[in-house]
Amino acid sequence: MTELQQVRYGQVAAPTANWTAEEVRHHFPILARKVHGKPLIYLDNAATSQKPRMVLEALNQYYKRHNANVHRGVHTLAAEATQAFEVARAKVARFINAPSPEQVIFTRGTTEAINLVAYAWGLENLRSGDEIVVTEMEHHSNLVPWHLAARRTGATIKAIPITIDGKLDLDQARQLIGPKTRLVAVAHVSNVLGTINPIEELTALAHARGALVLVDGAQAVPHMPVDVPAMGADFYAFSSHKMCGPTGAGVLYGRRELLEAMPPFLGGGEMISEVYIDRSTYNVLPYKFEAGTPNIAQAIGLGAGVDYLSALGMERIHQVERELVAYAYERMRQVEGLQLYGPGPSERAGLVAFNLPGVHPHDLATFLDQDGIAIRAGHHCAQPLMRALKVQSTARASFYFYNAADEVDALVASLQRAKEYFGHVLG
Ligand code: 7TS
Repeated sequence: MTELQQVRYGQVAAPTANWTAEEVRHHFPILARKVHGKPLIYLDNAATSQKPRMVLEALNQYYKRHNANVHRGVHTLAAEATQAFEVARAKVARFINAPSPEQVIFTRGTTEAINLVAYAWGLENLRSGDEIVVTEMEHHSNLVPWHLAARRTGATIKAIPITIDGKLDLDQARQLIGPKTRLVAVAHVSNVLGTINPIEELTALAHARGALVLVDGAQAVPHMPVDVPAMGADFYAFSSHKMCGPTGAGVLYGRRELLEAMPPFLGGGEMISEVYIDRSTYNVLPYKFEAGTPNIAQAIGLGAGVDYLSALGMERIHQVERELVAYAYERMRQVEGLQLYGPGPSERAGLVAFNLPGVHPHDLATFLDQDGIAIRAGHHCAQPLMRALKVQSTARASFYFYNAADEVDALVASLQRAKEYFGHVLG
């Protein structure tokens, strides 16, 4: 057994099966800090989550004890670093039920994972006249790569619209996904509306027409159990930093035959088999898509994040968040004049986008910050969705399993004070 196998990269005190936010929030050192003299209330988890001690310790231990480049050296440190990196990949594969770790490609994040598919699959397979079907609620990360691929190939882009209650219009989807469709690119969970999209229905629809489906899972994998093959996704992308892991790591899952057939995205060290002056052959999966020194520490940190989330249990995490968002939605609905976007609480993930008419969301976010409450304001990298909602921007409170009902109460109290401060007239 190598030293690395003996190292336990920090541990979670085994939580009770029905743990609460109060029981787990002390795993996150940052949640103990104050902002403007007030306890931090962190409600910007859709932008990035906080990191538990276990993940911080994994990064620390890796750099203190095992730091070396991977897949190259024969020395002990190189073997330990390689092993830790590949163990992390296997953990991620198990977490999303990928049939093999070879189908888990480490990227810098969701954005890079989608770009990988747009370039490596898109440029190779799209032709003039082909159609890419996206949705009106996509993050720019799942739009702009398709704009780039469409411009180069002559493919065109169509969008499934949203209904009045912020869900995908499936009647329209049935019309739009047709014989010319080569790819459907869809978010599993919207980062603004919180809508959980019916991926199984969409993959069935797309596959019946011979199209592939890429799912942007950035807002799903951190919050609910995700079984990628069961939902029929051909490609699935997500980011480490939204699921307790560090920034700089992310994942592209792909069906093996698709990945095997795709040319590399980036060229350089590690992704090759043989290199001559004028040509090269490529490495096997997943290395074909991992050119250069990867983000080793970050991938290991993601592995620790996966361990942490698995110890808590994704079913329980989902349940805790559903209860919290139902409470938040109900309390926010009672703030007179507050406009909420997206479906009702039983159909949404743990976030709520809102506007206080007459108050710019940035002013609202600045006001809340004075109370120690961190929310996001802006277009949330979803400008087409803002147009569909007929707004410039919104405020957004996004929760994670360590947020508790008293933090929702503080948010609502602060919103009430903001209404008074900005001279908002009740009724
Ligand atoms: N897709 C969705 C649905 C997202 O919410 C985000 C980030 C991304 C892709 C991009 O992820 P990255 O890790 O590659 O940057 N969303 C947000 C957000 O809602 N607020 O800040 C970042």
